[in-house]
Amino acid sequence: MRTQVGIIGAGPAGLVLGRLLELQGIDSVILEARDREYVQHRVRAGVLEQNTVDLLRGAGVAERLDREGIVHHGIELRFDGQGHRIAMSDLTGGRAIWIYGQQEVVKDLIAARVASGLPLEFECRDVGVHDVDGDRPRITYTSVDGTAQEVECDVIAGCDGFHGICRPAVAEAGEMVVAEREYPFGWLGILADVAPSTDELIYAYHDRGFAMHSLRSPTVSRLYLQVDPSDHIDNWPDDRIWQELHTRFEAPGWSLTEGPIVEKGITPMRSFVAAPMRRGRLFLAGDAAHIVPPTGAKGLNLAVNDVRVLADALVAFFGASRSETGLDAYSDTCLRRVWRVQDFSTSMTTLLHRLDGDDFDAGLQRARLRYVTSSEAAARSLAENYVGLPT
Ligand code: FAS
Ligand code: PHB
Repeated sequence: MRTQVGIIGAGPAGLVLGRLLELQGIDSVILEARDREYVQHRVRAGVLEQNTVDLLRGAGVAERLDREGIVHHGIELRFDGQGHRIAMSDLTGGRAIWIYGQQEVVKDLIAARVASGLPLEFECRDVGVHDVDGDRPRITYTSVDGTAQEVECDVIAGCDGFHGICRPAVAEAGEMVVAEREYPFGWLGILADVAPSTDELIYAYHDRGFAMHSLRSPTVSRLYLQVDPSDHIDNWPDDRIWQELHTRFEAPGWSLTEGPIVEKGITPMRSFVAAPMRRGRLFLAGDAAHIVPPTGAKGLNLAVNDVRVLADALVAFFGASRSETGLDAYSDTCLRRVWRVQDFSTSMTTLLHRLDGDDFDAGLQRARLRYVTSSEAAARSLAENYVGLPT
């Protein structure tokens, strides 16, 4: 097989890139290790930045988002039993966020790709990349029927997530620098078939640990608890989860409605940045190159930002000018935003989680909580980062 851009991974990064290239008449092939069912039902992100929504609309894949997505103009920070609204849209000239599940974005993008009849292959095994330092990189893999396949490309986009094969292939060149931080806590996340008890997201700091109330629809709630990352989900029967949520969200005149928990799991939290995000004709995008703690709701939005930059660079490369300027600047351009988002996500994480620091740390944390909920300047800074800084 021959194509211009070989894309490895059908997560948000790979699928959005495929769509942007399609709209520019650039050929691509998308190869995914898992089956379609799994990819379309994996519960992850739930918050889309203004930039991401604008991009999906511009790419003609936001029809269902516009119909079913829920726009939010603020969030609540809750501590010491009191809620404080951050009026994000008022503080950012009208910019907002949308609640729309990552799996819905993935479903819409896969449906658009299938409708266009463009190559998207699931259940690809033994995926490998070769000759990425030359101008004819290749991808080899075994397709679901067991036959060995090879795709010759001009460029390969490594959109295969944190546990993929593309970052190690870049690292092999021996120039990769990894900056990372593991947090001594994780998130226990639940999906519950119950109407949300809030109209906007609630981020709660409590002495027993962080809690967050998010949602997926008017009938489905998404909630998170700070837990020990080595804890096992079997130690968390549903009633213990609800009890802990009631305690951490406690506030006068407010109550949390319980309902059937349909999905629950514990995810560790880390910050991770790999640089450069390129080796020859292999370009990394999304979680393949960087991970942010989910407290800032940025992972998916950062992945979309990477492929927006990559698509622009590829349009120039495949255009009449054959310009490589954008490709050469790709890694540095993305990393500037990656570090901005890392800083924001880390500050939200250390602001809102119980840190096993000393009394001085606890005092600082409370001072920061009081400051961001009483100073317009501090609230505006949080708001502009949360809705997404203009690209
Ligand atoms: P993905 O991991 O989504 O996709 C990579 C794809 O590559 C996968 O489909 C994988 O199967 C495939 N793949 C892997 N290896 C392969 C191989 N060798 N060959 C072929 N295919 C391969 N982000 C937000 O912005 N907002 C949130 O609210 C938010 N909440 C989150 C909550 C949780 C619990 C978690 C875990 C993450 C959350 N995130 C959030 C972050 C998350 O959304 C990621 O940033 C996002 O999925 C990144 O997208 P991709 O880079 O496309 O990677
Ligand atoms: C979610 O809805 O899953 C969600 C929302 C905000 C976050 C993280 C996750 O910061």
